[in-house]
Amino acid sequence: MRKYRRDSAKIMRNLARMTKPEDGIFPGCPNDIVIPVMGPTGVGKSTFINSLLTEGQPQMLVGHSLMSCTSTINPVVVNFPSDTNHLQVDAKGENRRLIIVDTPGFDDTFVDDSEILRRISLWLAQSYTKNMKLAGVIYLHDITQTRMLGTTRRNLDMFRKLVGDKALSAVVLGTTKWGSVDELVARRRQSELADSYWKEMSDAGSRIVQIDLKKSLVLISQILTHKDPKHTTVADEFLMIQEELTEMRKFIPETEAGKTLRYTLEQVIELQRARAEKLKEKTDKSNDNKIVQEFHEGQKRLEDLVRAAKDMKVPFSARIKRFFD
Ligand SMILES: Nc1nc2c(ncn2[C@@H]2O[C@H](COP(=O)(O)OP(=O)(O)OP(=O)(O)O)[C@@H](O)[C@H]2O)c(=O)[nH]1
Ligand SMILES: [Mg+2]
Repeated sequence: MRKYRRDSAKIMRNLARMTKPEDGIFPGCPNDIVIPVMGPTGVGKSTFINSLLTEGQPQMLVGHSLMSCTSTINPVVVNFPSDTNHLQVDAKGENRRLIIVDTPGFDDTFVDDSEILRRISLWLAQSYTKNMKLAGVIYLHDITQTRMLGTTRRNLDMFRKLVGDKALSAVVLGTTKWGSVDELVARRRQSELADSYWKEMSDAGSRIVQIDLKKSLVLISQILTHKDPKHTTVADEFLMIQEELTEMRKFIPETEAGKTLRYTLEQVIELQRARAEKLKEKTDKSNDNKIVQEFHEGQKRLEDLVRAAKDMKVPFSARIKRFFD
């Protein structure tokens, strides 16, 4: 179960700091059930989601070149699998929607990793503050891949850090494109993954499945009900990144996933500024010498960084310039 959200005004302020105007209005409603689909570019995330849609529903864009296709977060409302129809109505008799979320892979061809992380983690954090329920997460891997490429490994690392340790039983590790490779080879590759890169997650309860696009609704049904064998309640999980950005009010570079990325000087300054703001809130309320000293040290670090950036003539965004005026 998720913790009760304390101090939501502060949480909202923290998220607002990381939001950009082009993100648009967040589409979620409380009560929505969410299942994000993640994984490297080209593994078949959009194709999998399309297999859940009924005729006439707008399809996700599927890529047929090496260029990545999905660069934004695309939530889509899908019909509940027939054996979970009863879950459409919650305990209070209110209707709820099932939302599958298409996400861009890291190492996207057009957008850098820190921007991808910002989009994914902010979306997840906002869904958490909206009280949407996370039933589980799907991570896809292309079984035609002959070896673990650097980008695939980086995506897996990032995914692992987004999820954290508590929600591993809600993770489905799915292998795609079985039809494009000899079945014995695919089986061998999947068991190699299970014994190496995926071992720790699988030992902690993550499920490894072969994705069959004709049976994708069955998988969704299993995810919805994995916590309840009687199929009467929907699983309600939270990922580490959601906790970090909300309850812990971290800035993205401070999160476990964020720590793995390189940030620009501008982003570091922004981080330092966020820290200074937090400390200022504390110093306003306390006479504790240690906190006051920490605040002054933080301010000094910030000034040093700005001076360094100016000396290097690093271009600043208008927003950051305004802050230092
Ligand atoms: N043979 C086969 N091809 C697939 C399967 N799933 C996806 N593909 C193909 O793989 C390519 C990439 O599929 P997408 O669904 O766009 O992959 P994606 O993960 O959404 O990619 P990005 O949006 O770039 O991150 C397309 O050419 C698909 O037709 C599958 O199960 N079998
Ligand atoms: Mg896609």
